[in-house]
Amino acid sequence: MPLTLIIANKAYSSWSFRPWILMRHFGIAFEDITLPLGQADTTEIFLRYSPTGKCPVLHADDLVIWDSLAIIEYIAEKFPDLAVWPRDEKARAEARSFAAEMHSGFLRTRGQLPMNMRRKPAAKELTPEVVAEVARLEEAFARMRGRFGQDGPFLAGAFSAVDAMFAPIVNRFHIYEVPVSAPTRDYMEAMMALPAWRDWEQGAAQESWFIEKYEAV
Ligand SMILES: N[C@@H](CCC(=O)N[C@@H](CS)C(=O)NCC(=O)O)C(=O)O
Repeated sequence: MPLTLIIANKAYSSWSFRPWILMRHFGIAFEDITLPLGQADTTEIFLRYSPTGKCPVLHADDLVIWDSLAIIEYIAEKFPDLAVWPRDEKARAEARSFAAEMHSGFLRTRGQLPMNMRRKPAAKELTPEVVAEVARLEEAFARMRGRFGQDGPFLAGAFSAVDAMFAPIVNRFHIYEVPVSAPTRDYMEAMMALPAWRDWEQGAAQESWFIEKYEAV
């Protein structure tokens, strides 16, 4: 079945990055269409593809799946031979908990440290709210790595959906030079070395849209 993933700018769209890196990492064939954020007709164009007017949205024949996490769950169901979620029941349950926590939380970090795949790393002063969220993120990473990460450098060992959900956080920690522990840095390096990460980054570098509100941070 042909799959088309409609995404917003690779440079800025953290929600688009999540299913894209997952699908690319697992070698799932799909076409992608990039729609630019921040244009006068952005909402009108997004609404042609997605009922919420937001990206990412996956089209699979006549099926429309909007929202990053719903897309990831669809891929996990559609490709049961791939360990999209960890195979181990406990790892899977915690991975889903952290993925859900990411999906609904870390609002200060998301708002104050926007993802930007083209930004050169430079330190930014963090508010106390962001510092608290960073501590929680590092706690989550350490817990997953400590309990389930023995067989590889990712949160549950091998790369899985939970890593895809945190990929934009890795970019934020990197580009804003957020002070992190050595194990968190090791995790970040493993993520940023993924061929799928590099492909996305290259795509972002080739984009010509520059949107002030993301670049001015
Ligand atoms: N909860 C949604 C959030 C999707 C979302 O907010 N996408 C942004 C791009 S990262 C968007 O499409 N914004 C449209 C706009 O700003 O006009 C998900 O997980 O997919």
